[in-house]
Amino acid sequence: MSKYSQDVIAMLYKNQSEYISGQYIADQLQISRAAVKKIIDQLKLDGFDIKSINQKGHKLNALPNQWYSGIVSSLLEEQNLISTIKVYDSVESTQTIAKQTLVDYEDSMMILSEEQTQGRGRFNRNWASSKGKGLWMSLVLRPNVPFSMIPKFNLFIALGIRDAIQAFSNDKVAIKWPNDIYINDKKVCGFLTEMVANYDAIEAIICGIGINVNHQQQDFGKEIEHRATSIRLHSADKIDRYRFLTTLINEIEKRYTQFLNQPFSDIREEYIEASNIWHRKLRFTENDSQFVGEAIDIDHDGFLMVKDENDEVRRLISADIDI
Ligand code: BTX
Repeated sequence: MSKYSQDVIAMLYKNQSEYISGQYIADQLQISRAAVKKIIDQLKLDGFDIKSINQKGHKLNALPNQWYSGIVSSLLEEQNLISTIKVYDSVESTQTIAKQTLVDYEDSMMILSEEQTQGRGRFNRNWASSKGKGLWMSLVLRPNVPFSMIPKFNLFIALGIRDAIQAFSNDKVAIKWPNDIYINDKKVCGFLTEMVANYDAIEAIICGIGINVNHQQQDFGKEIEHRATSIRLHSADKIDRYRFLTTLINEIEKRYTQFLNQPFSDIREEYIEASNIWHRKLRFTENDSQFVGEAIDIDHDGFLMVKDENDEVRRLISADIDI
């Protein structure tokens, strides 16, 4: 799709409550009215529900269910977290694209894709990323911090993602330390943080975030249908993914600024309150060893304190928890 088409979509999306004239669009983009008409005719053929009235102009009734870079860029104009935005129809994994692309840009970046054919979770597990339903993205950020700060980054970002999902869910959204977000004991989001580093300094953090947005229960495959949920399943209506993305980036930006300037202890209480792992028997996998225990606290450095079945207290920086 041409840059002008993306710009026209963005203008129609921003002015959704009113008609905007072909002349106005032409003036803004410095192209002819005939060119605007051609673009709008093509958009209609592509499935956009655009109403055009003589003397009044054009109005967008509904978007096809798809990410458009023009809209994403214009919605994110106000934020300072990301400078380069790349939108794809289909990729193997946005993490892979982010790693391949980050050398070409010195600044921060967002890779967003409609679907992933080989989305992956931690330890190379599969991440189901069906077309048009979710939000599959990788953020490349460049904080000037040592790599020992990565676990702290995860803790702050988890709260940002939780807050964004909570803004669209009627049910309580909780963090499952350290990498998942849950609603009613089902996973709605998984995220992972990788990095490119040299010596002691981080060159880039690559944070991959997968959120089930508009899935119905039957959209999940057999192996995850009992463990996965979506925001849609906890809200009255279909979620406008653009509104959700805007909220998500704003919340992440807020938490990223906190991460750069504040210690974990400042958000510790909030994090504990947002977590769903307390007062229950859990199975932990740390490296290759497994044990059963109860999470009792998160300390001021963000380590999880777990009392195992021998009443010994273990201090974990990362682990897999079965709920
Ligand atoms: P994780 O290893 O904690 O979670 C993976 C596990 O979660 C799988 O083994 C499966 O049981 C379950 N699962 C797989 N897909 C889904 C899903 N859609 N909803 C709920 N549960 C699921 C968590 O890893 C980190 C996931 C990051 C995904 C993002 S998407 C954008 C970026 N690109 C990419 O390839 N990965 C990241």
